[in-house]
Amino acid sequence: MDRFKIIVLVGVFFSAASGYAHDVFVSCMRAYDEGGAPAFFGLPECPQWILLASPEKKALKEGSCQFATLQGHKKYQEDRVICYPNVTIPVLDVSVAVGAVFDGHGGKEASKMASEKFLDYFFLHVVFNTYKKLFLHKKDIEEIDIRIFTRKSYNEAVPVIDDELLRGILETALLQTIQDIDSEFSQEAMNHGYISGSTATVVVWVNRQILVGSLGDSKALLCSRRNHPDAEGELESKLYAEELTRDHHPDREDEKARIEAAGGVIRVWGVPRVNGILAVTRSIGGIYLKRYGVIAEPEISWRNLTSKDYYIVIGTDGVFETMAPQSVCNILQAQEKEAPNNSPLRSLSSLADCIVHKAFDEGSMDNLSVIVIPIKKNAAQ
Ligand SMILES: *[C@@H]1O[C@H](CO)[C@@H](O)[C@H](O)[C@H]1NC(C)=O
Ligand SMILES: *[C@@H]1O[C@H](CO)[C@@H](O)[C@H](O)[C@H]1NC(C)=O
Ligand SMILES: CC(=O)N[C@H]1CO[C@H](CO)[C@@H](O)[C@@H]1O
Repeated sequence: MDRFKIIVLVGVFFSAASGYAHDVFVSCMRAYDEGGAPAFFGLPECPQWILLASPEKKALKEGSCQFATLQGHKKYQEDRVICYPNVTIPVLDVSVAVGAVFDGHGGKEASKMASEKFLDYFFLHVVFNTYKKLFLHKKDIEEIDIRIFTRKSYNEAVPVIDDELLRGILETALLQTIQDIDSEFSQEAMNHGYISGSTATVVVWVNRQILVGSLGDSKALLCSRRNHPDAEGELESKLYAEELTRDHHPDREDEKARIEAAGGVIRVWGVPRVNGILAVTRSIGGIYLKRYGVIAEPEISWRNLTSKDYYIVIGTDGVFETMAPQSVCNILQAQEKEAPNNSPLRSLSSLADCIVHKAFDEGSMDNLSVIVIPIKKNAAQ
């Protein structure tokens, strides 16, 4: 596994104006320590400071990462998706792909906020976690010697981030990001009387691994090629689905136990629901059910990619209402067979479109969103 050198992007800035920069640095660092990403982005000078190292957010449609949404029979589309096929994490010089769906319930405010803030917050946490892991053994921010961020000291002590450290940094950042979005949204919800909440299913693809974090009932899955004997016993190569997430539904024993321990009750109203209302047991926002054990903590997992893995798919429950994960891989398989490599039918937007239209045709009543990230096309990663 590669080792990553820290690129001290802020060094140039600090060496140019170090007195002022140090003050800004300290106040932004303090804001971050005390209030996380919302506090950091709340101070006008801080986003500017990080801007120097900010990722180049490439347009959604440019890369090989596509999504489709369909409003279904709902009046309002409450799903939100983000999909960045190739962004470089500031400070660490690591290219990642990030895809996420946020499926709103009870209004669009929570999913909207989550989708708008996710990437900025995530990258900010990655940057600060990296700094802290590598440099900041000091107890007080005031003690930090700003020179650790200059190229000079960079040359003296070349910090490296190995694979394990990188995994820890990304994982912590993902947890912090969801936590920050949840507390910021919950505050707004209290101020404005919002009742809405959102699922979050996030996939971060880095090198040959993927980090999956999920809360609620959106799903991430992999379609991987495997050989299986067909009816005649001939080996047939096919895309098989592997679910990377587990739904947080009230009929899951561990989830149910937490809800009941908090004084919530599970009532069936079409499907099992927390207090007869919410069909998921984890949610960003949804403040009226938090005291009944609804939490905003994602389950996290890692998966190493192999040459057999072809597609990452992330979709909202509307997609899976009518289609099993395997059917989704079957659609991708059929498209591969039907369309030659250079055909417009093969374009990724058509793959994602195919999935949502199929789900809709099969009778899904929900709003639908899906992201398809082909692994092969990005094989260089
Ligand atoms: C992925 O592979 C690395 C070795 O390259 C190993 O340390 C790690 O445990 C593997 N992760 C998973 C989730 O299997
Ligand atoms: C991602 O972007 C970087 C820098 O722009 C480039 O060097 C790299 O090849 C890209 N990776 C993929 C998989 O497209
Ligand atoms: C994204 C989303 O699911 N939004 C609406 C669509 O359907 C669900 C489930 O039926 C509603 O609860 C949401 O408000």
